[in-house]
Amino acid sequence: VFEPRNIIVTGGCGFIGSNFVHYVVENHPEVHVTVLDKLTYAGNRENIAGLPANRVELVVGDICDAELLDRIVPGHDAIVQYAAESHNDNSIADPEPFLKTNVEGTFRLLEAVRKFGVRYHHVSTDEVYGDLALDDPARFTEETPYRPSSPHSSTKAASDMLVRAWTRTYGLRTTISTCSNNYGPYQHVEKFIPRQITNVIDGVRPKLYGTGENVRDWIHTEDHSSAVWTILTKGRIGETYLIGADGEKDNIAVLRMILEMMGKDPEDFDWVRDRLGHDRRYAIDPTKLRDELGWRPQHNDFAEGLRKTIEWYRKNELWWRPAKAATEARYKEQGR
Ligand code: NAD
Ligand code: TDX
Repeated sequence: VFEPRNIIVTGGCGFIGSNFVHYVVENHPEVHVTVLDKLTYAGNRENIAGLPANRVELVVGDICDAELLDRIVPGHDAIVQYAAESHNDNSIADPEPFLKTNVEGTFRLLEAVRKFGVRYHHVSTDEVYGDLALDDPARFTEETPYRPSSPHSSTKAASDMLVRAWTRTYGLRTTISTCSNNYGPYQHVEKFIPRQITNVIDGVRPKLYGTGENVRDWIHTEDHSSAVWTILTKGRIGETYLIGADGEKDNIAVLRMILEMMGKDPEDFDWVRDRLGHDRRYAIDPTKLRDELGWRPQHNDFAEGLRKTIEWYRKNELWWRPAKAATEARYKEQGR
């Protein structure tokens, strides 16, 4: 078992990274966290506000900045890499920042890991495997070939390949996790679930892409955090672990649940232009993580988790309001 004391969490002011920071502070009192985050449109210091100053330090900076990494990496025993451009629709409109942060940024981190000999965990996504047909009973496993379809997922796949090559060539101590779609508090209003919840709050009809039959495999972000901690501390070096919680749902079903839970007619939404190259279905087989490392998800009732997430957006309008108008203006340009 690896027992880190000082870790760097890149992208720790984003949705999933900040949840991981909270998770570590609450569950592992011996660990100090340095958050390295560029605070892009998706990063928000509020996400880690109120955590004890002696446990969490924020460094505002770019993972592409090699000199900065040379300064801050020494003295840490692990890097957990969440920093990324994360939204598919943005990558279709303007791919360049995805190449920079996801590919070059990972390269810079790997070079720092090589130089200073620290443990590295790379947070990736099930999208690297491409998509499955709606009627295909198969799920993704660690053996599924990489077949990304969007600019976003191709840069995530490229970053995973760099991690594997650096691990084999230079003997780095790394692990990779590929997780399914996360939901929960602090998710940016550009993403499907928060966008629709906040539209309903604003009296705007939710927007469903294409036929709405696309399937996503939902996991609560706290379960993602416990899985990453498990892999960081107990995972076998050089391995990839899939993270999922048996949460497959099609988009239209999720949207109708949101509408009903918010007291609206479940048909009260707009059908909008489909996403280019829209992946049909993602589905994770988490057997390896469960059997080898004994990890189990705690949030097994999606309806309950969704209800609490709706409650959170209702109570935290001050948090999401500043991003809402600009996000919807971007969607409007895309006809969505
Ligand atoms: P997010 O967009 O909410 O947060 C990304 C964070 O990274 C932000 O705080 C941003 O400021 C920071 N960042 C961006 N570029 C940076 C740079 N160059 N240097 C330093 N910081 C930078 O994303 P998220 O949804 O929390 O996703 C986090 C990670 O988890 C990503 O790697 C993503 O691919 C992966 N992931 C996401 C999902 C999902 O459902 N959202 C599922 C599986 C895996
Ligand atoms: O308004 C919408 N209407 C709609 O029907 C939006 C924003 C999305 N959708 C659909 C597209 C997808 O089928 O909902 C589904 C989920 O969309 P997103 O929230 O954009 O997530 P997705 O594209 O599945 O990617 C997510 O999971 C994999 C994360 O954003 C990625 O970072 C992660 O890699």
